[in-house]
Amino acid sequence: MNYYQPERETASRDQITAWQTEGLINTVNRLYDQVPYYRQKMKETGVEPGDIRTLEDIRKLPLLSKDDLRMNYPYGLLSCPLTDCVRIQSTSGTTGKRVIAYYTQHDIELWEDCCARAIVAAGGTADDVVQVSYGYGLFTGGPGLNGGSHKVGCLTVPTSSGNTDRQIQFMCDLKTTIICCTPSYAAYLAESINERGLRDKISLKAGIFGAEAWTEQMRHDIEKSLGLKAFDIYGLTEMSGPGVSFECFEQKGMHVNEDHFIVECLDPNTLEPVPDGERGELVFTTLDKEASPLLRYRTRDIGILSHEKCSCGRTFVRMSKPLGRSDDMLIVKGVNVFPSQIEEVLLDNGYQANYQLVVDRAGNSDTLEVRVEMTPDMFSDNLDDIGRYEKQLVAALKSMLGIYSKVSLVNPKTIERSEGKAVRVIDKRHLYNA
Ligand code: DLL
Repeated sequence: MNYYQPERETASRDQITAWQTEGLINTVNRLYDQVPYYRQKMKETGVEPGDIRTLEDIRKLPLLSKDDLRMNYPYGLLSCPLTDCVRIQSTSGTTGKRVIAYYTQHDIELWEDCCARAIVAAGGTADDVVQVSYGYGLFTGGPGLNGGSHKVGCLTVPTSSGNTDRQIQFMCDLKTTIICCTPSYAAYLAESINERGLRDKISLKAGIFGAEAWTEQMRHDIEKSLGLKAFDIYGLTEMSGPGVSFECFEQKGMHVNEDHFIVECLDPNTLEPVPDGERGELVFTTLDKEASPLLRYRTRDIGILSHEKCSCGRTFVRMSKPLGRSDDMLIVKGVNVFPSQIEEVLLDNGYQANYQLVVDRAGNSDTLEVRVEMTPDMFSDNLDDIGRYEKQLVAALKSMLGIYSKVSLVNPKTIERSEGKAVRVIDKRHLYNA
């Protein structure tokens, strides 16, 4: 069996509970001592560090959300001296509302270990050539898998995302065996390789795909067109990045690295735990992070947990692919997009909040169309003027979101009004229907 850290990945439940209890207590104390905001939050909830003695006590602690992080931007939740930090990463495409994760060297080691586990679980060894085609920079995908690949001793090819011709050339010339990228980019690469008639020139055996939702049908198509086995990997910047959980050869859910994270599955409305096999919101607690530890962080990702024994021998609980979100965040071209950000741009530019977002997929790439009603005075303008207004809005949206969106100005009062919640988003990709 291939494990990166067998003694941890196959530990007994008692051992995992012991690690988690110790990590939970340490993290509560660290946050209570170092972060006034968190101390205040605990006081408001009526809980003291001494009340947390067992794993079950975690339910006494307050939950944290993205809003807590944003409110404390940039340093508010930092839990160690800034001088101990060696890196930041940040969430994608949320100008003005970025979430920053800080890392000490120790935090980076743990994160890279998690990514190394994912690579080894996908069959990676020191003999492999790993092409990392996730973006490098503030996004965690590139740096995380890059570090994991180094730890395994693979030859690491840090192509980052984009420049498809160069990707394919390296893949053929260096005989890349493992590719790491988003599933939509993998599908695009597959299409491009097959169009160029280069299918025989590639040597891929595995792909490690994550950062966005993808269906079993996509998995099947990518596997067939690239001749590899496609593995899912999950993570979020707030928890460090990719590698919070990863798939093994069984491909029946992703093993959560439970020696570094506690996962809870809660009913998003009542916030009560749901049993294994039922859908709930995934909530994570970090156990050994120094710079940006988090307790009971609400991911808004809906998933299902399973403690059933896995035949791969790993003892870590498995989570399903994310099956949806309990908020309205969209992931478009790998970028996190909140409808509220788009609304802000529209209002800033003199429009009213009568808009609709249409997300679709053209070939293997996401598209975003923003339909918004013209104001009554624009309505009387000529077509050239309308074109100009659309261009202005495209630019303003690009600067807020970091991605291109098509803008369609429609006649006043043509976007359907709703009596209940407005239907703002039409997502035609059906990514969660796996
Ligand atoms: O997407 C980290 C990552 C990089 C994961 C590379 C895997 C591979 P964020 O940009 O902070 O971090 O976005 C986190 O992306 O809450 C999920 O909604 C979504 N997501 C991440 N992995 C998956 C996946 C990175 N395998 C948000 N399937 C999360 C579905 C995923 N959604």
